[in-house]
Amino acid sequence: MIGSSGQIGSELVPALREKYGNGNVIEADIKTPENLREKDLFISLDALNREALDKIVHECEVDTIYHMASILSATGEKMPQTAWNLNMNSLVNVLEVGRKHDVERIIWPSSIAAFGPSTPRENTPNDTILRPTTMYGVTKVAGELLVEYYFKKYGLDIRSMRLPGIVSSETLPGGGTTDYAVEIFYEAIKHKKYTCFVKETTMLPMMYMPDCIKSHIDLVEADGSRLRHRVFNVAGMSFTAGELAAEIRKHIPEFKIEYKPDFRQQIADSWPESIDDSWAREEWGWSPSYDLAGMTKDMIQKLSKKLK
Ligand code: AKB
Repeated sequence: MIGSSGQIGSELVPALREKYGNGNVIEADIKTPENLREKDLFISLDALNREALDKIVHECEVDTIYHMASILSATGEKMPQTAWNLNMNSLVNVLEVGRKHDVERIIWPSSIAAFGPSTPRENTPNDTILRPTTMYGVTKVAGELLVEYYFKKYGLDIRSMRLPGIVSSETLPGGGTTDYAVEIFYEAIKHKKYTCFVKETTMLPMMYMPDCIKSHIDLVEADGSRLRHRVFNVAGMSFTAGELAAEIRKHIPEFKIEYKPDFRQQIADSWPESIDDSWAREEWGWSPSYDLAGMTKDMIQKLSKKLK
């Protein structure tokens, strides 16, 4: 897995190890993971170094690549050229190495950031207007087109899901617009207050990490003969920042929130409020398990233990 030390990788790696065996999963990241155990396979890798990636895939006889390395939306607006370079060239490296070594399968997540202000915002269909206004979104649309191109031209079995904001308790996200939905839990538990960088009424699609892990495993294992598409919307839940705060207050009654929107508000406003994931449901049986109440309860339980 490339980008294994990030928010999703740090929880997807243990889930894959549990399923496929410890020795069958290689972590690769520019950053060494925090809780690395002696028996874990870790290789230091800059996702832009195609030669190094080629060597790993060849020597370790890799059959499946999860490509998780990416600069997210908010950081991408601070350094758009760097975001383009990392997000696009790392993907091209994975596609080229995958093609050269006949890798069986590649998973590369896209994002709701592929949509833009002219996309229908409610129950956004899979096949719709893709005119994002962030560099991160531009790289996701270009990446989706490459995924389809490499499948059609070379038969490379690459699959992608448009992830919403991911809420998790293990590793903090970094540089995304949806980060407030994670930070709010840490601050509510530690300080009983949070200053939110989007408005109270801002509604975005979100997903709890266990469902995110499930989406990766379900999609990689899906029967290829049932897949009519390569890129899928996947929904978990949708809520406003105010609704999230109210749900947290059910567990921490003294929790206070204030809203000070910054440049990320404009990004959030350019994304859908909710998405239609019927293609994923039909073609590979996608079905999320967590709603806002279930996620909030679990997050507070887990983080209260962790932050004690
Ligand atoms: C971000 O906010 O940039 C990401 C995403 C929605 O892809 N979490």
